[in-house]
Amino acid sequence: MVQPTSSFPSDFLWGAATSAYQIEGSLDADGRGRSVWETFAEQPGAIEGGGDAAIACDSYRRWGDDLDILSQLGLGAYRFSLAWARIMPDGRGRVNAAGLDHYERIVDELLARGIEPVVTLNHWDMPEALMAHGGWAGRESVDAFTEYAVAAADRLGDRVNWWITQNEPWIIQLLGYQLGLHAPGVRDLRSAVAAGHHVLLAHGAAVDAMRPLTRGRIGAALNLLPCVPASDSPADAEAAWGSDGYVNRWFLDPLLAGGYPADMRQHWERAIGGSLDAVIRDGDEAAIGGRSDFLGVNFYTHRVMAAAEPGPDRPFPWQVVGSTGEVARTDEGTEIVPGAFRDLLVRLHRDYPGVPIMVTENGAISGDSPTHDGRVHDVRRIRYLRSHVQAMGDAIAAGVPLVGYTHWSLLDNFEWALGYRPRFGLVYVDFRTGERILKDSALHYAEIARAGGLVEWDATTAPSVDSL
Ligand code: PNW
Repeated sequence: MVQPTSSFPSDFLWGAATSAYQIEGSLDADGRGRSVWETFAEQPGAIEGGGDAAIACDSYRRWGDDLDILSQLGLGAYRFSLAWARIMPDGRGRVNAAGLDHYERIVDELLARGIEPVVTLNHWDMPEALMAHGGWAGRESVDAFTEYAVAAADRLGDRVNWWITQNEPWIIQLLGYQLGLHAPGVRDLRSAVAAGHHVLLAHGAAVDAMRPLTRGRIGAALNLLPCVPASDSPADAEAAWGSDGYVNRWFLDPLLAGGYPADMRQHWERAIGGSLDAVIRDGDEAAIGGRSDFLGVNFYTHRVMAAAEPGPDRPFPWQVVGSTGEVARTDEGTEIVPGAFRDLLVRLHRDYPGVPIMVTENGAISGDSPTHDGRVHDVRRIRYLRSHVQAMGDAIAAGVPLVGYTHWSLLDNFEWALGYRPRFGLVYVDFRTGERILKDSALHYAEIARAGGLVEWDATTAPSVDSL
């Protein structure tokens, strides 16, 4: 009998996560405005399989079913996002009360069931109207986001205890504005670094504006990727540190340590061939830092890095090479590195002491579909989940102030540019009928949540719905 996870505090939040665009559908309902993702998804080839989010999990209508599942699993937290364009259909100005009504119903129903809402404001579905000013690449985005954050906190601030302003600034910057693989499909380095900065600046401005409206804790969620050198050469060590600056420190340092890291700022200025002074203005760093009540960490894997010559498609002197040795991988080839997860949490506590951490995403694709018995035996997801719960227990034992875990994802959903093929859910969704089926991982996670830590598991015995 393994007992290392008795380290989880009794008030630890065990939950699951989703985001509005990935599950809701009903894109025209109740006065919702258009978001950048509809426009992006219409570009030929933008979405694998050519799908769109018009229906997705149909959660805008079936949200009660989703909450029933959370209750059935006995989870204590639900991380979901508000669709910005449902609340601010024109980007600025007019607030659509019907959009807020919808989320107010969800929040009230969660609270009635004893489930903590963890509310994300920007999970990438910016109103299309804001593209008139360049979207996140334009500084106007900061005021637009603040208006939206105020509208949300004005309605829900008295009830929501956990707020996440921004989800994954680096992915917005990289996939949305540098590589053009996500909405709004921009491919421009200068726009990318500006977008990332405005996302952070909007976090700071929103926190200040929301404070009088809520006693809830406000943070941002970063996707953090430990960067490991491919060899023990000094050049690869430097590449890994550089990459760490690009992915992790560029966001962690301004949020939690007072300003952008100088080494990475140099890399950026070299890459864009000029100064960032016009983008990162005097006073901006002071307006971002020192305001977050907690840090949201989205963790999936690490990056193995080697030194490389910059070139037309490589703005920085490093490249991702992947592990050469024996490493466990998900069905999609993602390296499974729970030890790196534990080390990352310990590092965050060391480098940014005193900041409570919530693991706001963590999960894996596992090629799961129902078998003849109507069940989904996603053993590999269970293994992934267990090893990462173990890592969190170890981090807590090492003193890391972890407050919760919301597994990505509650439901199979619209996985952005990858469409509906990758299934991240604890719950299987039949996208033709909307039917939901609890996977074995959901049942096992329910046991972990109930016990407050790892419980014994026999890979040869499927958990049973009757155990709930
Ligand atoms: C995160 N990448 O996205 C998001 O927050 C979720 O909406 C998403 O469904 C989840 O992770 C699973 O992918 C990412 O290409 C999307 O490195 C792409 C990347 C990373 C994170």
